[in-house]
Parts: sequence; C-alpha cells; structure tokens
Amino acid sequence: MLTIYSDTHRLHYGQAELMDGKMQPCFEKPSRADMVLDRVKAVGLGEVRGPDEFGQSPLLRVHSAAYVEFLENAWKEWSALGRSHDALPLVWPVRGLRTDRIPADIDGKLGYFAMDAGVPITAGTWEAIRQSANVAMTAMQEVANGAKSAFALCRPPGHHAAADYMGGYCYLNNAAIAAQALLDRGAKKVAILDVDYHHGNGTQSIFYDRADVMFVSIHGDPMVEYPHFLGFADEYGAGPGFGFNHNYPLPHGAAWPMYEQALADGIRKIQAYAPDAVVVSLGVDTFKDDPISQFKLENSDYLTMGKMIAEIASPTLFVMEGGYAVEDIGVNAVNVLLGFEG
Ligand code: SP5
Ligand code: ZN
Repeated sequence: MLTIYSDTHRLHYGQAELMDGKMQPCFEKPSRADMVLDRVKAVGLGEVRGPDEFGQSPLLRVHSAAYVEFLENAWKEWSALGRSHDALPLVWPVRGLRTDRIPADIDGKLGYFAMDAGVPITAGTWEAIRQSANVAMTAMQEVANGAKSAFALCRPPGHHAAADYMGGYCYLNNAAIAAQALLDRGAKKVAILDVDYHHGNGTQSIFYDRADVMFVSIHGDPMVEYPHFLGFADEYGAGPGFGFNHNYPLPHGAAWPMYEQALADGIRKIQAYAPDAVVVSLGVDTFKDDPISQFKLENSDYLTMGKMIAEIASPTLFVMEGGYAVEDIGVNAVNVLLGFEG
C-alpha cells in the first residue's frame, strides 16, 4: 500500500493544552507521525511519497471561506499583538449569544471558529494543516485513479473540524475533504468509517443532510466522553441525508468483543449502501494504553479490524486521525493496514 507523508507536520507543535484543569504538554505531538512512519518502513508496507499541491479549492468544498481565511491569518493577527505563545480560544458563543457577526479581533475570532481550547495555533500551524490536507488529497488521487487502497499519514488530524470550526486537535477535516474530492472526481457514493475513539462530529455535521456520503462512527459514548455534544445513536441524518448517518456509542471499558459487534454492524450498513469508495478515519486511540481514552483494544485487534474493513471490498482510503499512546501508535495503525492487505 502506498503511504503519503510530509515532514511539514513538524511545523505544528502546540506547547500546552488544558486537560483535567491543568496546562499539560500537548498529546497531539510530532512524534506520533514519526512513530507511524517508522512502522510503515519497518514492515515494508510499500512506497512512501510526498504530497502534491492542491491549493485551496478542495478545502473550500467542505469549509467556509471565512473559516479558511481565519485559519490562514490567525497567527499573523495573534502575533501582531506581541504575543509569542500559542494562540488559544477562551470565550465561546453558547446559547443565546450572537453568532450573526464575526468579531473583528483575534480573541473573538478564535472563540467564534472553535468548539474547544484543544486547538493551539502556532507560527507553522497553517502550513502544517494545509499540507496535511494535501497528504489526504494525494492519497485520495491514488484511490480515484484505481488503487485498491492508500494511506494518508495525516498530521494534524481532522475529524473534529466542521465546515466552520476547529476543535479537538483538528483544523481542516482531511477525511471530509478527501471524500468530497472523490465525489468531485466521479464517485456517486462514498462511505466514511470513523474508528477513532472520539466521535467524528466535524465529519458527521459536514455530510449530515446528504445521501451521497454515509457516515458510520464507533466511539466513546458522548454522555461520558468528548466531544459530549454530538455522536448519539439517535442521529440518523437529516432531510435527504436521513438514514445515512450511523453512530455506535460504546461505554468506557469496551474491549474487542463489544467493539467487533458494532464494527460488524456498521460494515453491514456500508455494504448495503454499496459505496464507490470508503474513507476510513483511522484513529487508534481505542488502544488499551491510550492516555486520554477508555477503550481496551489490543495490538492484534487492529489486524482483525483491517481484515473486516477489507470485506467491504471497495477502494479504501485510510486517513490518520488520533492515537496518543505514542509507543504503540505505529504498530496499531499499521496493523489495520496489514490486516486489510491480508
Ligand atoms: C483527533 C482526536 O483524537 N482528538 C481528541 C481530542 C480530545 N480532546 C479532549 C479529551 C478530553 C479527555 N479527558 C480524559 C481525561 C484523561 N485524564
Ligand atoms: Zn480521537
């Protein structure tokens, strides 16, 4: 399987995030991608290539122009105030507050375009997120051109980012951008299977009212897990999209037997949909030793996961999302790819 990877991810390295009431070193850090790349090479998965440049048009197919412009200029506006630490949001327009105007100052904009404070913007963030989307697009192109599969080793991840907000370490929704690009290149139906531990709220919301993208997600129950405000089992889609969204919230402590049942059911839904291509939002924060997550998958379970995904028998693009047990992230992510290849 071809892997697309760019070193540019290193330009995005947030210093700290607020977790459990404390500022702590960011869990979403460059060594994550390094570990996955090392494993890709160690097992000889296949060629590793850099991304092509796709410019802003594929981003604007899923994100609003105002949001993309905000991402591009945020660091400039922040640092112009003499601030050299990460830009972070600190105020949000919740119930009853005005969202019909975009604030003019950067502190207001950060809150307007964010769902949480897990999204530091640094000097290199724009370049890194742009390139992460290019990585997804380049791997997408491979699948659009007839490859059975490809791996987009994206960093930063994307699935919490919606049309006009960032959150949960995510800025541009790489999987959604790739799925839309597959449709723009002739696919009639694309299924997105999100196996990250956290619900892919951004991806779900982007495609919620559409029938040309089916979204299936298995994740920690939002009653007790981030992102808390989306990802429940009764979210089936809206309007023409009704019946094309399927969530499988699972309790803390879920191990492979329970996970496998949800995955098998989600895969049956995708098979019935008969998509022209599948995009897998590949997070491996379902691992038993993940420092911020509560599922109990083992290294070998990821081989089985890959094998089950292969049974969909559709061209498949794997897009890297979360996973914070850095020692095991490479083994687990690449096990899915090896299991897929059989
Ligand atoms: C892409 C991705 O996986 N994003 C995850 C963002 C999670 N952000 C907040 C997690 C809060 C978890 N609280 C757990 C407490 C552990 N001490
Ligand atoms: Zn996650």
